[in-house]
Amino acid sequence: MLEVAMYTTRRDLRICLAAASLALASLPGCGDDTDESGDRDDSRSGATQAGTRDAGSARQDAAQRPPAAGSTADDGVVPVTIDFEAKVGSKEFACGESYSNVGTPGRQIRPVDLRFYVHDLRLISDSGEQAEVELEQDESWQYRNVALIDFEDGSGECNLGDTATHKQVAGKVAPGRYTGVAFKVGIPLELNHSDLSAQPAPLNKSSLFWSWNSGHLFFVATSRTVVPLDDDAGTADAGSDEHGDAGTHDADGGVDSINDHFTHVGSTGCEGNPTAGVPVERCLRPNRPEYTFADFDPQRNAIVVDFAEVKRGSDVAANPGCHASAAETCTAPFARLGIDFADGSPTPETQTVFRVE
Ligand SMILES: [Cu+2]
Repeated sequence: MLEVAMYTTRRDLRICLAAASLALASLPGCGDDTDESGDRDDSRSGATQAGTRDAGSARQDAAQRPPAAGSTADDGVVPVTIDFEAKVGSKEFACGESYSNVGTPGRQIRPVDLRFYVHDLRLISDSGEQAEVELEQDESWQYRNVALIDFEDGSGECNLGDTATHKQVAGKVAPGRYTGVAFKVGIPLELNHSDLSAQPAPLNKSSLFWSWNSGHLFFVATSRTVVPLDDDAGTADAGSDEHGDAGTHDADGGVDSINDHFTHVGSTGCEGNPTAGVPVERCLRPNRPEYTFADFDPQRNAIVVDFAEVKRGSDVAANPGCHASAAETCTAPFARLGIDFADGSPTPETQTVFRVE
């Protein structure tokens, strides 16, 4: 079943149709944001309520944060914040920057998008018990046990989201001595499949939604690569020449093309028809990876997501990337993310995208 109605621009339609030529399963989309919620100036209010920090320099003022353990609040829980950082290998990720040697073979890229949902955040105590982080309900980035992590700030080539970012999850946890962290990427089944317009922030972004049936895009990482004319001729690429981007002329008068390479992860093979009142109760491939890091101090560490690791094993110049549907383009990034592409189960032992620093 093609879900072409979800596409909001001709360009995205071309990209995803190019991907569909490889696809065996239903065709996920990749829309533009049409919502306004992410641009709100108070979007960081949730992250600042607990104290003193600026989300942009969260590392520096860790000492000023409320302790994750020890001082019990009236309601028996203590505030905690968990920082996320994005990198491209060892370099800080930033829209507008250019990075070399990304993908396989290594290419020069600029970021276009990097956003993902996390849920079921837990801190792990020194005795091995897991304590759920109860997320602050900020009506913008965090809803129930789900948070959107957003490194896309609208600058440079980043143009699929909005200017606001969200790099710090705020919540509360039972007092304890915590030495580890665990979380899942994605949106739980019960929150994943309903009318987008009826969903609360941050579940209401059209650029992170396929359809009622397929639900949300859980993880999005997109790069842009200029493909020189000389390289262009030899690639078996139906996609990059059809993107409609303005080409740039190279020295010998040819036209370079631009290839946007997507890594789109969400549940596939979902059974049901929510628009007809038949809820989705399972998906053949849930595609919700899980991560556990035994050595994590929320006051000193951040969870790092490495854009270069997402693209490792993929030629970011050769095709439009992975839309969670084709083994040719998805097996490598899914493995890097810790997902078995064949059955959608978590394979934390293969993941290299997330680490603690
Ligand atoms: Cu897609």
